[in-house]
Amino acid sequence: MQPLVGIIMGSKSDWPTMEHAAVMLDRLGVSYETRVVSAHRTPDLLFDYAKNAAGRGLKVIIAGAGGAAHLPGMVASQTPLPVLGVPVQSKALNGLDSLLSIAQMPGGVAVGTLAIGKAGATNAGLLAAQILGTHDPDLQARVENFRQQQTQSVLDHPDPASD
Ligand code: RP5
Repeated sequence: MQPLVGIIMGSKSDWPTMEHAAVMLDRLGVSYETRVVSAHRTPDLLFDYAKNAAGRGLKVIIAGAGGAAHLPGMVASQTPLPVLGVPVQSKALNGLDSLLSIAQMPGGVAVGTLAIGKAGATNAGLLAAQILGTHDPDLQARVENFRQQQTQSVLDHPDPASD
């Protein structure tokens, strides 16, 4: 199936975080591809990926990176597609470095920055689905269904001390 979302990350070591974006897209029935694309180790690949993404049919890019997390911003500079940035939790600074590197973009080049770590990756998948859902009523209904199930699950388990 034609992937609609590109999930890219600066290193294979980011996958345990970024796989949560893939889990969400799987749950919502959104096609995606996954690639390691490093801003620093494979800069030519970064430019190639970003410049060709729209032409290949991708609609949204989720980019995760840690530390000096330049991948989302540099990809955003080379594509008209919406880029969702996921700050990976770095060992040295717990991801605060990643967060600031991704969030503090100069005006005129946009990256939608999510939370640090698993929650950010999960929500990047969810937000990508919501973006695509604006032109896909079936997908939008699946997103709404997911959220209703989530709400019901909380309401069904009001006591935190029991199952
Ligand atoms: C970043 O450096 C990657 O996104 C990763 O979060 C971090 C560490 O990479 P590895 O040294 O584990 O490959 O570019």
